[in-house]
Amino acid sequence: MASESNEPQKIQLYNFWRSSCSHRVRVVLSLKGLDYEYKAVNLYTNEHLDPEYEKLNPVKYVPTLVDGDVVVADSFAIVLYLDEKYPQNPLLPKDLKKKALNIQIASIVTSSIQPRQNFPIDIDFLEGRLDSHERLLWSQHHINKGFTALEKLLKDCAGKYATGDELLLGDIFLEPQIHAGITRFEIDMSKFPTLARLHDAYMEIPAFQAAIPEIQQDAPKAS
Ligand SMILES: N[C@@H](CCC(=O)N[C@@H](CS)C(=O)NCC(=O)O)C(=O)O
Repeated sequence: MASESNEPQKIQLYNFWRSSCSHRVRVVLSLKGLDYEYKAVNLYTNEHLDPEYEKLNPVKYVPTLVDGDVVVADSFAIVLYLDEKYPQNPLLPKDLKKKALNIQIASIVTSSIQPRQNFPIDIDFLEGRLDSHERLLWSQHHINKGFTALEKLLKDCAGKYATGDELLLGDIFLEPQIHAGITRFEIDMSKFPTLARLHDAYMEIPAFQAAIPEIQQDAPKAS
């Protein structure tokens, strides 16, 4: 899967339209105005298990970012790498309290929500043990638990965005998870008014609009 070309290369993002981990990296690339080559890795046909892809991403997940000779194979690490290398529209505030809060939001999404509704859990492992309704309830349980925590955390400190009026790290992680909650897991967002309002605010921003899963080049075409 690695490119054969000797030309100086633009950033490459190995990703999958529907993956929320990929979605958050697409948002950052767009927010920072970085042009990139979209390298589709189809999770439904197990392209992420290809030995060539494994050379880039030893844990065989998407996304993976290739920037020159730098290969980063985890969305949180990619976001921090991009933020430091391309400092326009910085994602981490100087204020220590606000910075910690943004990292906490990102960590709740990446540790307490996304892995529990992730592809291998509901497709590979639970397939055949739980029916599709039970699998949906499993995912909803973990998303609702995480969203309840995030709603409490943000209801008194959110401004236009999660932690004030600037778009920051927490926003980057929130939006793909809310999007997945609404479009894939039938989450009732009326229970989470702050998160629902933030989702509407993100949808006004071109970088978030451009990163929406359903409009990516590898997404199924609407019939
Ligand atoms: N910690 C990793 C998690 C990546 C991850 O879970 N990716 C999912 C899609 S969102 C995946 O590749 N699933 C395929 C599999 O686990 O086989 C990251 O943030 O990049």
